[in-house]
Amino acid sequence: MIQAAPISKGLNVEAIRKEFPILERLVKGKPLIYLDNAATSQKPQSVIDALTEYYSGYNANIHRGIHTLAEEATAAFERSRDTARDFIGANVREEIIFTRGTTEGINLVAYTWGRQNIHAGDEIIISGLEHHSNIVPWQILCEEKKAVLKVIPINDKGELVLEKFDELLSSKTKLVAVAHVSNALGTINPVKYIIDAAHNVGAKVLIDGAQSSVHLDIDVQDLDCDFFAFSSHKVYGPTGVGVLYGKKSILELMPPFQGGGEMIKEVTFEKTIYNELPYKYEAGTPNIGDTVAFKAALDFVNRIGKENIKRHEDELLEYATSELLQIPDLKIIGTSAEKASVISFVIDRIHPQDLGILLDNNGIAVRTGHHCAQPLMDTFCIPGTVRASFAVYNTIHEIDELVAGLRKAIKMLA
Ligand code: C6P
Repeated sequence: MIQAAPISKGLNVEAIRKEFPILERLVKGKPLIYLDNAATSQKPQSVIDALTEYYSGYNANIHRGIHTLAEEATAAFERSRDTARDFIGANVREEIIFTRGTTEGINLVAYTWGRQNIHAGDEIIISGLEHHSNIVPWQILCEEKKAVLKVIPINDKGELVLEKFDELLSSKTKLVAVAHVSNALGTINPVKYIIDAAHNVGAKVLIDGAQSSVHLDIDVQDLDCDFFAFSSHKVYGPTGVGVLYGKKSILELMPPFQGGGEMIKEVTFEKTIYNELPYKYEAGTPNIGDTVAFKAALDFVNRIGKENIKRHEDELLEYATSELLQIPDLKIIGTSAEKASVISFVIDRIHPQDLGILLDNNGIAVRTGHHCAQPLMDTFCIPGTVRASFAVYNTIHEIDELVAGLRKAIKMLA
C-alpha cells in the first residue's frame, strides 16, 4: 500500500488520495505512482461525479432552450464561469471566456487582438522557455503581418535574463507573451515585473498560466495582465476546457474569433450584430459537461487551499531535488531559485526515453522528451529530459520509489 507522507501541516494527503480513484490502480502489477501532473492531473471523484450527473440528470444545450433541462444546464455552465472568475480574481464574469484549453486561448488572442493590432515592423516578445503553444501562434502572426518575434534569453539556471528583456523593450513592442511557470523546468517567472515593464512601453501582456494556475494563487487584477490563459485538465478538471481571461475594455474592442451560433445577437444576410461578452467569443455549442465538471475541480482546489497545496508540493520538490542529486551522473535541468513542483533531469549516457520505459515497468509515470519546448532543449543542447511533476496527492514515499526505480534502471542500462 502507498504510504501517505506525514508532512504538510493541515494537509491530510492520505485522505486526499482516497478522493482519486485512479490512484488505486496497478500498472504492470505495481501500484501506480503518477508523476506526470504537468502533462495532466488526475481527477477527484467529485469531478467524475459532476460529469456523470450532468449526462444522467440534465444534459441539454445551453442558452437556447426554455425547457427545464436547458435552464438547469445553462445555470450550471454559468456557475462554472463565476467560479473561474473568482479562481483567478477577475473583476467581472464577462472577462471569462471558455475555450478548449490554454492553446486555444493563446490562439484566440493571436487571431483576434493580434490581427487587429499587430502591423508590419511591430515587435512581439516571448521568452526562451516557452511551450510551443506560446511560440507558434506568434510566429504565424508575425509572418502574416511582417512583424518581428523577439526572445528573452535564459541563463544556465533556466531563469529569464531580465536585463536583456529590458533591452528588448521599446516603443515597437506591442505584446509580451510569457509563461508564468515553465512546464519543462518549473521556473516561476517574475511576471509582475514583466507586466509592469511592458506596460511602461505601452505593450499588452499575455500570461500563459497553464502551469501556474494549479500551483500558485492567481489574481489577474493584482498582476494587471491583459490576458491570462489556462487549462482545466491541469487543475484536476476534465480535458477539453480552458479559460481565457481578458480585460473587458480590451475584449470589447476585439473582433470575434469564430463565427456561428451563440456569438451573435442578430443575423441578416447583409449584416451580423455580435453578441455581448463573453459569448461573442464562444461560437457553437461548447463542451458543456466538462465545463460543468470543471467547477467541481476548482471547488476541490479551493477546499484544499492553494497555500496548503503549494506548501506540500514545495516539500516534495525540495525532497526530490536532494534525493535525485545523490544519483551519480544525474543533472537537474532548471535550477532557478523560484520553482514550482516540476523537476527535469538527465543522466549521462542514458536516453531519457529508456529511463521512462523502465520506470513505467515499475508503475511510475513520468514524461520524457522535449516537453513541447524544443527551443528550450536546444538552449541546453539536449534532446530532452525526464520530467517528474508533483501534485497534491503525491507523497515522499513515491519520490523514494522514483529514486529506487532510477537506480534500478541505471544498473540495467549502464
Ligand atoms: N503542457 C506538458 O506536458 P493545453 O494542451 O492547451 O492544455 O496546454 C498547452 C500548454 C501551454 N503552455 C504550457 C506552459 C503548457 O505546459 C502547456 C501544456 C503539457 O507540459 C502538455 S504538452
